[in-house]
Parts: sequence; C-alpha cells; structure tokens
Amino acid sequence: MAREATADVGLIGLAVMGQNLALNLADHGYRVAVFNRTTEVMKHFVATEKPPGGLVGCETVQELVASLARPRKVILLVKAGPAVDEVTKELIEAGMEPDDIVVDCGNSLWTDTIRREKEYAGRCKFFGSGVSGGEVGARFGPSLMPGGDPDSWKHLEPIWKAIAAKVDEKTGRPIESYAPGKPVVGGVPCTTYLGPNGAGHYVKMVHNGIEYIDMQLIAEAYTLLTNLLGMKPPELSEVFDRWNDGDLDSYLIQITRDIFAQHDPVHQEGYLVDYVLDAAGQKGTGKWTSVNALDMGIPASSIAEAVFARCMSALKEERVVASKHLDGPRRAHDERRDELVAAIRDALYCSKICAYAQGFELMREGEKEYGWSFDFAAIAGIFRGGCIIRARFLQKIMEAYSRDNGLVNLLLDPYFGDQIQKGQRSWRKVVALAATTGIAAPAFMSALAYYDGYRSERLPANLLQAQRDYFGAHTYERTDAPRGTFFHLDWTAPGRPQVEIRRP
Ligand code: 2AM
Repeated sequence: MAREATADVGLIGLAVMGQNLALNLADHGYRVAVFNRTTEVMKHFVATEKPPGGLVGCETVQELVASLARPRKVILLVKAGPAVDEVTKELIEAGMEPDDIVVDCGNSLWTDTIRREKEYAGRCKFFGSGVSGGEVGARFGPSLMPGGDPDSWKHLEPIWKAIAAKVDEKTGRPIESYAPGKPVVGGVPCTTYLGPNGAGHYVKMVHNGIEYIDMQLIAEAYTLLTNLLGMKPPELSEVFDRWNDGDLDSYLIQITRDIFAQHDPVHQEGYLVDYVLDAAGQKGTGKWTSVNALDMGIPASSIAEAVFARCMSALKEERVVASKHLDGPRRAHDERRDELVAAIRDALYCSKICAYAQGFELMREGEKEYGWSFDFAAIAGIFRGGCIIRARFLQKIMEAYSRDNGLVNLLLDPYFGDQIQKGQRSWRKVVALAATTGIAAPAFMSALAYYDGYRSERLPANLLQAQRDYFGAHTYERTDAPRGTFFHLDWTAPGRPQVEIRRP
C-alpha cells in the first residue's frame, strides 16, 4: 500500500546509534521514517519513543521510500561493510530516484565510499558522513563529517546543522543539553562540508586514529603515575580533575577522571578500573589510519604505536608468561611527587600536540592523494564539540590553521612551537624515567622521537642510502649535487661514482 509522502528523512538501522540519531532528528522537528531489518526492534522503538517531530514506523524498505518527501534522504546506520551495499541496492529497487540521497553514517572505509558513489551514480546519490560522539553524541549532538556530491549537501546541510553538536561562537566551548525534546538553541554547529566522495569518511577515520593515540597517551600517564608514585584510583581521579582545568581540558580526560572514581559494582570495596582486564579491543579505524599513513609515506608513527599498544595488550597470556622470565630494572627514582606529576602532565601535552600534528599532516597528504581541498581550521572547528576527541586545545589548532591554512605541520605554528618549548624538558625527563625504570610508554616515546626526527636537519638516512646502494644498487643523491641526480658506486671495487640523471 503506497504511503503518503509525509516524512522528511528516512533512517535504516535501529541499533543504538540509529535510534539515537533518529531521536535527535525528531527532537529538531524532522519527521523520521524508520526501518530495521528485524521488524520487532522498529516496532518497539516506535511504540516507546514519542519525540516532537514524530516517527513513522516502516515494515519494509518500499514503505520507507514511499513515505519520503523528494529528494528523498535516507540515512544508513547499518554495520559497515557489505550491509551498506545490500541496503543501498534494496533502496534503489524500492524506488529511489537518481537525485535521491543515501547517506552512509557508519564507520565505512573512505575508499568504499568513493567506490559506492561511482557505482550508484545515476541510480541515487551516495553520500558519506562520519558521525562521532558515541551514543550520547548521536542522541544530543554529534560531530558530523559529511562528504559527497555538493548538490546533495545543499539538501542535507540544514538537517546536519540542526542535529550536530554546538559550540560557543566566541570561546569554542561545547554548549550541551542532555534533555530529550529540548535541543541546544544557537551556537556554531560542529559540521562542515569536507569535500566530494570519501572526504567525510576519510576525516572521520583520521579523527579515530587521533582518538587512539589520545587514549593511549592518557593510559601511559596512568601507568607512570601508578608505577612511579603508587597512586590509587581516587588520587588519580583528583589528578585528572586538575589536569582537566587547563590545556588538557577534554572529554577523554573528563571520562578518565570519572572512571577512576567509579567503585566496583560487584565487590564491596575497590575500584572498577582495577578489575577491568588489560586487553584492549579495536574495530579497525586506527589500523586503517596507520595503513593509510604507511601507504602514503607519512610518519604518523605515534598513531600506529597506539594501535600496536592495543595489539601488545591483547597478548595477555603471553605477557603473563614473559613477566616471569624477563627481568627489568627496579622502579626506583628520586623525583619529587608534585614535580613528577607536573612533568607527566607536560609529557602528555607535548605528546598530544605531536599526535595531532601527525593526524593533520596525514589529512594534508590525503587531500593531495584524493584531490580534496580541506579547510583545516574548519576541521579543527568541528572537532571542538560532540566528538570523542573534543578538547579545549582544538580551538588553538583552529586558530593556527586560521592564521595559515597552508601550515605544513602543527609543530611549526608559533603557539604550538612555544608550548613544546615550555614542556620539553619535563617530557624528556619522563621518557628517560620510563626507560630507566622499565615502564612501557611507547606513545610518549614515539611522540618524542617524532619531534626530534622532525626537527633534525640531518638524519642518518645517508647511511641507509649507502647501504641500499651497496647491496642493491638502489642509488643515492649527494649533498653536493642537485636533488634528483642519482649516483651509484661499485662499493666492492670503488672508483668514481656513476651518475644517473632521472627525470620525473
Ligand atoms: P538488525 O537489528 O536486524 O540486526 C547494526 O548492526 C544495525 O545494522 C542493526 O540495526 C542491524 O539490523 C542492521 N544491519 C546489519 N546488517 C544488515 C543488513 N545486511 N541489512 C539490513 N540491516 C542490517
């Protein structure tokens, strides 16, 4: 039975993220047609929730398509991977037209989004949008990273701006409301059109890569505070609370503070964090970011290190065995408590700046590789609210790129250069202390190595090139010859080097 076109937007996939995004849309007055593969889930949702804009429960994809005003806009929140193609094809068969828009809001690989846009062209507009902020973000305002056909964006823009998180225009601080049916009024929305095809999903992926390293750095600060100073959860909670009142102010620091304050709900005494098994899982976006960095030759080493740190943690059984066999140094030091806490804070902050420098450098290469044209200030701007990496210092990153969108690396911005200058003595002290006391702090260490590598006029890669030429005749450039002129020496019977001129 054909349904009257009464809904403004459709949404498929009613797991928690889908339900919450549907409620967020309806809180802003949009009438949302909803469908879920398992019909019971949809029925229960529609029966229990009565948001202002209204929900239209659909038992079939055909019903959903028929219920939508043109151009139809259908948001997908189904499992990333083949399900996205299956549902898109179903939508096309159910009557989607060439200008109707399918928006994939899952964590899809950006190359899949590029492929899908081409594959479905002429049948529908396939659009991609990153959504960050977890369940609460989806419900009350996520950071949204849209990419796709610019004409389709015109139709999506008012909706995206309505449902996105908001920040204060002057301070850049999030304006939050967690009251159902009473969304935030005013403020700057945390969404901006990022570019065609996979640009949105690409930025979302890098966001997640930054999230991995941000979390790992906090975890390393925790292990140092615990192992060097014997801090227990309540004290750790106080430290993180203090750290939140300054440059480190961020969602991840806030939840860390709250996690340390959480008692164990099972035992009568003790803190939950001490009972949580130290084996981390991952869904893949950190790995994708690292693989992409390797593919493009960008040294996002700390992001990769954060992924490997999770892999190391997952080897729980092996580590338990190894801990009985492999010796390390004693954890003795003569640092003063307050000074060491402050130094760990500085190490965390400096490492974090390097992590963001890597993420933004990766996006700079990504835009070249895929022909996008990113506004980096706008990207930092939409990370200020709603998303997991939201933090006070993103305002500073936004300001840095507003001064110069062509900024090659965040470390070269005067503000951030100065911040590192102020913190680097402590940072080095903490990294050295981790090494001498045998505490694994791979992200702190790799961030420092990144910093020292990046500021090195000369690295030992001359030797690498000589070795490569020695065993494989891979050639080398000379410091006294123009770049692009390559030499080879027969190292076992040395004479004058042979010159090989290569033109691009
Ligand atoms: P389900 O409730 O029927 O499992 C997250 O997994 C969401 O994606 C759920 O709403 C799930 O529906 C939906 N989903 C996963 N795979 C799907 C598919 N192949 N087709 C339609 N929906 C799918």
